[in-house]
Amino acid sequence: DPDLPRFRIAEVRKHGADSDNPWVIHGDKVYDITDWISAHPGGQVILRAAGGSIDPYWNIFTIHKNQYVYDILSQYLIGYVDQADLINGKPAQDQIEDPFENDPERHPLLITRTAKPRNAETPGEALSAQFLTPNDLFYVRNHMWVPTIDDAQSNEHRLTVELFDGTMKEYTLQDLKTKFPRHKVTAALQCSGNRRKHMSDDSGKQTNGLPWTSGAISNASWEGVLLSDVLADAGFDVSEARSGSSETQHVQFTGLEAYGASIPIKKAIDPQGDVLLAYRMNDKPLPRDHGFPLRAIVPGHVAARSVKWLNHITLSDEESTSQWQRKDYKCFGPNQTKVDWDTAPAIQELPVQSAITTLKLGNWIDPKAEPHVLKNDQESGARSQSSPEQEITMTGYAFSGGGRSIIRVDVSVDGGCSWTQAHLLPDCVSKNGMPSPCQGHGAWSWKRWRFEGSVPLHTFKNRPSSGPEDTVAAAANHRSQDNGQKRCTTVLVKATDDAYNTQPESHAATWNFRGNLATAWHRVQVCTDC
Ligand code: MTE
Ligand code: MO
Repeated sequence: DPDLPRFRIAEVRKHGADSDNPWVIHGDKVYDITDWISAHPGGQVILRAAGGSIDPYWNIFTIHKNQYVYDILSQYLIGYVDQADLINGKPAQDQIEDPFENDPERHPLLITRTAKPRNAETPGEALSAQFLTPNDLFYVRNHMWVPTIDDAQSNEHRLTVELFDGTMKEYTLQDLKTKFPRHKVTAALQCSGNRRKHMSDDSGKQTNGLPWTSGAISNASWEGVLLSDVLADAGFDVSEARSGSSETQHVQFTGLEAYGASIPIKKAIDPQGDVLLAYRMNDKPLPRDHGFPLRAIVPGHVAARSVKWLNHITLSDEESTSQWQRKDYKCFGPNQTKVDWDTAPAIQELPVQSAITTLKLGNWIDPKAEPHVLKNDQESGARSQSSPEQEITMTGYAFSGGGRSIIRVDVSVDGGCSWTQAHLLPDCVSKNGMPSPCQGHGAWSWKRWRFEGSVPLHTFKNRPSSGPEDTVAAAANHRSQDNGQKRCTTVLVKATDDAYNTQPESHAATWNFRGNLATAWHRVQVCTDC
């Protein structure tokens, strides 16, 4: 409609989140979204875009790139951006807000897979160096921007709890900290996409999602209040639910940036389930990337359910309707690529997993021997040695979901022909009168393992010098002096949990188009000079 008015962007900016009439720009059009806010399925989060362009947000929430959404928006059209503010028909780039501009600084050693939103894995050395991953090296998986909550105001952060009958109760963080007993739980979080890159590389079939290697997992201690205590305080009948006769079947969590997921009520009220609303991580306030000031921690379940920046809980007979509950985090058969999402359950408890995180070939007894450290699968070591064997040291982690403990880690240095057991580190044992760092009712933490052994030289087979790219080919430093005469073998690890679940041999067998739950034996090729 050419008769509609033209607005300068400066005018649109006055209609921000706090104004009575919030506006947004989409393309070169201006919309007054006042009446849409209450009906918007994602709720108030749409206000994040108020006073500016909604397009960078819709590039994140791609669900909006759909005619149905454009039709809704068209009802609220009030005018156009003034020509003076347009370049090639669009608002100039510097006029458009970067949704990620307030994201926190990050540790340079994190291995970034995407910067906006931030997705980064923990480096191999840090995965096995400490039982509790330091906060700034804990892997980061953000779907959107990091919400900004002022430190000084964080105790005013509000959590609302909505019961099945619609009753609402509101808590400030201060209420949670002062009115409920504190609990501490040590638990690993693992993304359902951990090792996705191994799945696509080993099966030769693409998957969609971030190409994580072994670093989308970390372990920390979490402190906060029990979800079940808060639900009971809000009026939820926990004992009725424990007897199995509650209408409430799911606990839905929503974060400030509109991420959402849910867990079954059974887990939420399990007296041994240890589900927390956590505000501390490794004895420090939660870092911004990990959910400051409040997040859910659902031990033993896929990390996608541990919703960060938590501000709303809904008790329901249904799962969360978010795409992260109803779609993305599900697995299908290797042949299924066009799927009816509703036919598979959302991933909750995790299967058994393990990985090699550092590897050193050579004389590990010699303190001057330079370790050759595996960098999240990017490379592995080569070292000349005249003895008939190569000494090898490997470290790594093993983990299983549902609180099942790891009972054994098997290692092979000859491609899986023969096996031997790795040493499991006694991380959860009290030492020198200090209490065990592991708290909680289940084996929620990972187990670190270490293997020191040797590989008979005959195990190493000639590797064709013009073979396909493999893990060794990336070891650029070593290749510069390399005459192509390398001999290689494959080392691998697999773990078993206390239900005797173990990992599948091949990724091909569990390949799924989303690349979720890649848990096949972790194989790394190592080579030695002739
Ligand atoms: N919660 C919110 N609000 N937003 C998110 O993007 N990502 C989920 C989960 N909780 C996410 C979230 C996913 S998929 C994972 S793997 C974990 O957070 C990652 O937690 P971390 O970044 O603390 O490691
Ligand atoms: Mo994840």
